[in-house]
Amino acid sequence: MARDTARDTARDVDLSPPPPSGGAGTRTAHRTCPLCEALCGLELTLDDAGTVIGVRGDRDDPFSKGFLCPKGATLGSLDGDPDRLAEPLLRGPDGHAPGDWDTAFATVGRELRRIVDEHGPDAVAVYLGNPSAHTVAAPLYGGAIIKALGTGNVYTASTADQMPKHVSSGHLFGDPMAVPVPDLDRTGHLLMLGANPLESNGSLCTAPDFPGRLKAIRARGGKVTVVDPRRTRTAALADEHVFVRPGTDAHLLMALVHTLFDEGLATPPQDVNGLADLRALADDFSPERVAPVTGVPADTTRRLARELAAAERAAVYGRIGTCTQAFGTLASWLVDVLNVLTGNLDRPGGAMFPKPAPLPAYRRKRPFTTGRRHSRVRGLPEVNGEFPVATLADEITTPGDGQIRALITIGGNPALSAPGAARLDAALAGLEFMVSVDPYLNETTRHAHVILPPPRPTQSPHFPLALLGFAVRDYARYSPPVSPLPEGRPSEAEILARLAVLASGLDGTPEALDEMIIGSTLGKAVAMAGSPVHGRDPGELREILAEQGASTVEQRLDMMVRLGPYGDGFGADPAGLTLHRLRTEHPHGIDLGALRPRLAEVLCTASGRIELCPPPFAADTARLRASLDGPAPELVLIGRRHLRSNNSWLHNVPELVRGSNTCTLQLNPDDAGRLGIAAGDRVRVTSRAGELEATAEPTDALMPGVVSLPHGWGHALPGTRARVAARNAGVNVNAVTDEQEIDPLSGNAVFNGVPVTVAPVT
Ligand SMILES: Nc1nc2c(c(=O)[nH]1)N[C@H]1C(S)=C(S)[C@@H](COP(=O)(O)OP(=O)(O)OC[C@H]3O[C@@H](n4cnc5c(=O)[nH]c(N)nc54)[C@H](O)[C@@H]3O)O[C@H]1N2
Ligand SMILES: Nc1nc2c(c(=O)[nH]1)N[C@H]1C(S)=C(S)[C@@H](COP(=O)(O)OP(=O)(O)OC[C@H]3O[C@@H](n4cnc5c(=O)[nH]c(N)nc54)[C@H](O)[C@@H]3O)O[C@H]1N2
Ligand code: SF4
Ligand SMILES: [Mo]
Repeated sequence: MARDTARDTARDVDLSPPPPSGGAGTRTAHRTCPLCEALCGLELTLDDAGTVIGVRGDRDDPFSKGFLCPKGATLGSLDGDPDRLAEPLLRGPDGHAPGDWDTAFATVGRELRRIVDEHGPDAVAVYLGNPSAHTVAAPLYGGAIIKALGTGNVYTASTADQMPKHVSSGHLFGDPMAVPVPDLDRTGHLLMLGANPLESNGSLCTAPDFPGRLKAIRARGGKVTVVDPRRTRTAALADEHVFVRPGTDAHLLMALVHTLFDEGLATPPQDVNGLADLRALADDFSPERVAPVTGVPADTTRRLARELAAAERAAVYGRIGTCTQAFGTLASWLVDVLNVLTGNLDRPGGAMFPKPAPLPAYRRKRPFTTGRRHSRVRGLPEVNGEFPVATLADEITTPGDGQIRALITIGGNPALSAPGAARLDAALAGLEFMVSVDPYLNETTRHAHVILPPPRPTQSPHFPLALLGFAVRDYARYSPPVSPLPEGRPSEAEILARLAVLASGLDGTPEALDEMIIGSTLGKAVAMAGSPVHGRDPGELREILAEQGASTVEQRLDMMVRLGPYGDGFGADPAGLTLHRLRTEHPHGIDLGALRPRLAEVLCTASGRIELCPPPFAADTARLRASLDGPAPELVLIGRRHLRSNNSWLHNVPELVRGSNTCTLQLNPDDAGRLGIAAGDRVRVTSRAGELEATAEPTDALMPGVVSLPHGWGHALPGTRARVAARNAGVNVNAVTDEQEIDPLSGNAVFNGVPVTVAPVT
């Protein structure tokens, strides 16, 4: 058994010292864990100096109810990491040296303006990484920075992650953000593909204690089925685990669709478009026809379809394994097609649309489209306003008009996380100017001319602006900082606001920027029919926001809560939420109830109906059909996540990397035997894009023909400062993933199903 399938569940792990209860000189504070999408409430014990000396789950959080994982439990080590940057770094001839904030900002302003003036706005690119979804700052100011620059060169970790799901929802429902989530707490049948929430704690499905919620499905007599090329801890917990060949989920899902039609089991609602077209497309994908490709026996596929159709309340859910692959958009689409065809979309126990508290209810919608622009070098379509990170290196290194010469990274480590990372790493080294907003000097930021470090998690507010739209219950929690900022230290919001101001080339302050945004939002809100403040005086609303004396950042959050579906509408609903009320009356968060059907509110396709068979998806099935006859590579690589890791940046926390090396190449013992590889051997993994060396770990958890390496490792690079991580460096899997292979509809990277060869190092 793989060593990480044998471990205890997260709840049983407590790595922190027991908090000295009520001792003199200590205090407790409560906040949301900022590390992953699960949004667990934490109870922190801090000493006089603001050092976190204990962490527990916050039992009064109505959503997480005391659950936490080893990462949350060691938040104190991360917060107090001595390698965390305390001041800006400026790159000189001898490497990085500390500088003061004024000099750092002045350098950034001067260099950005110089490059825009000389080469135009597209010469400055922006990359937003994963923590941008967890901070207050990036959702509030990321857009302002991009707008101020006027650049079309926008990149995010989304095209290494969930972009296929946005494209799918954009075409199906009209809104790329309308991603249905499995109603975990009420479903009786969960079909889960390419997700391993026992390690990841869930994604595009915010559900603290995901493991407990899965166990509860089984305890109430329901069934959990996991489809994965690896027998994960999640698969081990499930009632059934089905091995699937990497990258063939769309084939399998098409066969499920085929079976539903074939056996008269489809029960979609009346008012959906494209049923007949979909049925015709699925015709070619019988379970028998796809079985040699997927590795799933035809009778298993037929049974899975029948079980799904027979279940009273069922949900299909797909995550990283179904997104970061060559048919990412088709697989993501077919997941929701199955939810629709079985009548499970938008009903309790099925797949439902959360109603996030802080979103303005009056959002105006434009028809969803992609490809309004194309990337300069490879001609790849823009999706959701961005280009694929898989082509960032091309845009930096290919000379010509519009070449990227400067880069702003915000909470990202693309030198490790992007496909074909070695090329990108080299490209970053050639930039004229780079500024990174990041707490670490790491593989990416070592290339930056200026690093602007945000303060510690405990000194930062938390409000899950980007995540509540994916939560399995409607919920809200605002966590103000639990410790004050050190003198002279800007918050991350201030850093990003100042970047936006500098990028605009105009004089101004962060407060003036907030004022402008507040004015414009209120102006739109009062003008829009259906808004809770329609027809009111924006000046009066502005005064209401100022009443609590909060910062303009908090006033912006307050505005979003008040205008949102649970908000007080600036007094229109006196019982409604405000930020102040969240903070004072609900410091542990507020449960706003189980998800309610709301498809009618969400749908915004041109037809006003669900478009079950959008033309771009129908067209891409030609590629799927062609692959039925294509040759299958002998060995393919997939990724994996480990509970004590989080992408590339928790490997400097000693408690999380203690023990055995987890960055191993797992492979099936049959493949190992055939290749002459024994446990612990050094092996070379080679692909079209590159090669790497790793230690072999044979395990029958992997299906034959599949090998697996985790991502986010490869820390032994010069010029970085993460002493613990450097001692346990691991290897960067993205040395062998291929930036030329993308899911064409979304531009998403292909991390799963990468053809490789593996050989012992001699
Ligand atoms: N501990 C920890 N937690 C994390 C992270 C982390 O790095 N560590 N990262 C966070 C982030 S950024 C994200 S996006 C989420 C991701 O959350 P998940 O999607 O739950 O994460 P993974 O563990 O990567 O699960 C993907 C699963 O897909 C399987 N798989 C690979 N290829 C295929 C395929 O072709 N088909 C199918 N059906 N399955 C396949 C893999 O074996 C793996 O079990 O996790 C978040 N949480
Ligand atoms: N082969 C392979 N590659 C993958 C994946 C995979 O499964 N396999 N997964 C992909 C996925 S799902 C994702 S999301 C991407 C992630 O890709 P990235 O977002 O590029 O990488 P991370 O490792 O999450 O890097 C986060 C960075 O943010 C910094 N940071 C931490 N906290 C803060 C903060 O509060 N503020 C700021 N400004 N910065 C902060 C960290 O120091 C680190 O530099 O990786 C992708 N890459
Ligand atoms: S599951 Fe996620 S949110 Fe919860 S404690 Fe762990 S890292 Fe934090
Ligand atoms: Mo991610």
